[in-house]
Formats: sequence, structure tokens, C-alpha cells
Amino acid sequence: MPTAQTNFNLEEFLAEKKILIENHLKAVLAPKEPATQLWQAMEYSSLNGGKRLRGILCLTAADAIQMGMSSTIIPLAAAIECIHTMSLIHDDLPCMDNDDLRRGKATCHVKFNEETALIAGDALLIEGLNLLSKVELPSPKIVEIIQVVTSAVGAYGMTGGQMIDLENTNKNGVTLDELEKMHEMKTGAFLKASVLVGAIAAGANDSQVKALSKYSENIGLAFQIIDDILDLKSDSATLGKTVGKDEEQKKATYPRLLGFEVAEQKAYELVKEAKESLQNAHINSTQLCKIAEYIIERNY
Ligand code: GRG
Repeated sequence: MPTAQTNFNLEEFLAEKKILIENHLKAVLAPKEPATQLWQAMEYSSLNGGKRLRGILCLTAADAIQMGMSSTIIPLAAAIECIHTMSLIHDDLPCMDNDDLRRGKATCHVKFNEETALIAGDALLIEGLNLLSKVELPSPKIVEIIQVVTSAVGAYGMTGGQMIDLENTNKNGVTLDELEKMHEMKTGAFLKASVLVGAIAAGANDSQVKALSKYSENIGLAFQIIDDILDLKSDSATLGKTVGKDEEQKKATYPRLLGFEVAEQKAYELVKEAKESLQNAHINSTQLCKIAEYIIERNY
């Protein structure tokens, strides 16, 4: 079990893990023949920046359960980032958010074209699942991991959440409970899955899975609250994406429903509880605690 580190440098830690994940992505997504433009679009969107938060959470959760696990887990983290990139490509499409800026660069459909972006997203989803299926773990664990990921991405998770979000656009009277449910499905479920995949791969027991579930649910919601705040308070150059979209589409957001201060307080409370849940289960991971803090302190 890892112990608390006083000299821990989060920036260095995140940079190091990011490189591990991106090296794997580079190897897996290098353009090939045939359908070269498809691979180019997959590589472009996957390797054009990004915090790698979900992949890093997967690696870090695994290490929190069984130290030294992260190298075995890299393909899982890369797979998670492929699936995450799919969601960004599809979210940016003209029929969805119709955005031309992502991670500070042209979105996939702007750089290539809409058809290519659509199938690049499809291919990243499937290649991501394929990567999960090939990881060096016992088959029952692989099946469990695939179940966790597909549940989080399917109609009860990200896809369903996206549908609700579309329905909420320009809609008045969305309640806090409805907003929370939408985010839990659209963003929270996959972030939680990223943590659980690492934990399952590393052999977490029931109480550890329970604690990590609470941790990831809380940081997922905190992440979304801060995302809403940044959409209002930050600028496109810092965020690498168009800001002010929520206002433009008259979407319900945490700052809109609660006010900035209360929304921010809620995010801090969620992170505090997330760290407590780890402590209660004796998961002494400085890294997971610092990532939780980073989620609310980030500026992009
Ligand atoms: C086809 C299965 C399938 C689903 C597509 C489009 C869609 C359904 C869902 C959209 C989900 C989505 C884009 C949620 C937003 C999540 C979010 C806040 C992303 C930004 O995450 P960061 O800040 O991004 O971690 P980086 O760029 O750092 O990776």
C-alpha cells in the first residue's frame, strides 16, 4: 500500500504519466494503410493535447491498490483516452455542439471533414474496446473491465447523458437534480469507469471498489462544476475550446442554478469527501488526493 508522500510534485507526476499514455497512443494510432485518412484523423484528435485525466486516474487507481501496477495498465489507460477522444470528436460535430476549436486546435471535422470525423470517432471507440480486450489480464477481469466501460459509455451513461443534454438545450426550468443526473451520466460515469478499470485490474477488494466509486463520483461532479465555472470565467486561449457556449445555448449550469460561490463551495466539499472516502478505506494515495485537488484548482 503506498504511503503519503510529503515531497510529491503533482506537475511532474502528471507529466510523467501523460508521456507514458501518449507513447502508447502514438504506437497504436500511427497512420496505416488502407484508410490512411481515417488513421490520420484518429491520431490527430487523440494526440493533439489533452490533460489525460481519465488515463492518469486509471493508472493511479491501479497503483494505489497495488504499487508498481501502472506499467501493465498503460494499454488500459490508452484505451480510455481513445474512447474519451471519440466523445470529444462527436461532441464537436455540427449536429452536436458545432465547435471548431478543441484542445487549442481545429476540431476533427474542421481539420478533415464531417464524414471523416464521424467515423474517426466510431473507430476510436471500437479500437479502444479492442485494446481493452487484449490487455494482459485474466479473461474474467477483461470481461469485467469491458462491462464497466461499456455501461459507462452506453445509454445509461455517456450516450444517454448527451441525449438529455441535447434535450435540455434552450429549455427553462431544469432542476439541480436533473442537472446532476445528466452530468452523472454524460461525464461522471466514464470518469468513474476510468478509476474502476485501474482498480479492478489491480485486484481491488469490495471495500476498496466502494471507496474508489465514491471518490470518483465526487471528483466527477466536482470536475463538471469547475467546467461550468471555467466556461463562464475563462477564455478560449486558456481553455483551448470555445467559451460561453453554455450561456449561448441557455443551458442549466451549476453557477447558473447555485451562483458562483455556492457552486465552488460544493466542488470543494465534494473533493473533501472524496479524499475522506479513500482515507476511510485505508487507501493512502497522495497521488489520488492531489489529483482530486487539481480537478478543482485547474484553470483549463
Ligand atoms: C458514440 C458512444 C458514443 C457517444 C457519443 C457526443 C457524446 C456521445 C457524448 C459527449 C460526451 C462529452 C463530450 C462529455 C464532456 C466531457 C468533458 C467535460 C470533456 C472535457 O474533458 P477534459 O477537460 O478534456 O478532461 P481533455 O481535452 O483535457 O482531454
